[in-house]
Amino acid sequence: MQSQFETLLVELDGPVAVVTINRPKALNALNQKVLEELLALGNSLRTSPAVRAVVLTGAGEKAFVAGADIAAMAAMQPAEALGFAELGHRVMDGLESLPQPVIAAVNGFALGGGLELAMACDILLASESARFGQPEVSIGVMPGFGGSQRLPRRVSFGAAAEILLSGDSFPAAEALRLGLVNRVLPLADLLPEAKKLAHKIASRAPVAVQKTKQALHASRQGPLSEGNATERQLFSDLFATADQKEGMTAFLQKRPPTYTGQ
Ligand code: DAK
Repeated sequence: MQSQFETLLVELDGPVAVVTINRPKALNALNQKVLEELLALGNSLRTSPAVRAVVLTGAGEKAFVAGADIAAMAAMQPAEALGFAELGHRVMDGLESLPQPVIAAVNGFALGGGLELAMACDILLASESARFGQPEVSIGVMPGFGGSQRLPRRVSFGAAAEILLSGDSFPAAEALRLGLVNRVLPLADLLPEAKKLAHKIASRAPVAVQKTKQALHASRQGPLSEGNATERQLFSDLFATADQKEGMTAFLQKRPPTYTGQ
């Protein structure tokens, strides 16, 4: 797996990759370089079966990601803005469609592109100091990396409308109440807890985990009948894996399973 980047730190902890966006002086804002490196990292993770779960966080104690880089966007004309938005969408779609589950450890501000990035992850955990929002309308734009589409799929339509249209930010406790994050933790516990969850996921049958993620995301794409058809197919595919035989045999023999990812 590629692990040398200018704006990202990538640490391997056994089967778990911990990725840190590392521009703390700009509160980890997403410029062209960060987006290009996230895209490259996603492509690398996609072909790294030894990595079974990913944790994504921001450097420093203040921000996860404080948004797309306003300095980089300020002078853009429409064609350039479209290119920037397309790059952002490729990053978010790429992250969301990774075979491995991704946990966002939101350690501070997750605003604009930062919240969009967190919502492209499967599971969000937050520190007590985290703050969320889509403030784009307050600086003359709107979400450009999928926020107008992913937020109403994460929280109620009305809550999404208020967040997107008011531009107001809100604290971790409110994100928990809205169901946007699964847990709120003291900052010192956030990364250990995210890693613990990632290791638990990594200990499960890898192909079963991947196909479950695929089915989970299919639930947001089309009608129930299509999602159920996808589930049936993925479920039956698993019966061609050695890990299905191992998992069920181990259960019947009352011993822990040993998975190979085959
Ligand atoms: N971009 C660039 N730099 C940023 C930044 C950002 N989003 N957020 C913070 N910084 C920089 C600050 O400019 C400052 O830099 P220096 O002055 O030290 O050089 C440094 O980080 C520290 O920030 P502050 O001094 O402001 O720190 P405070 O604690 O006082 O305030 C804050 C923290 C997070 C409340 C504040 O920095 C803030 O309001 N930041 C902006 C948050 C925001 O509005 N984020 C959303 C950005 S808009 C699209 C594509 C994408 C998007 C839209 C359209 N198309 C192409 C169509 C997405 C848009 C967004 O994400």
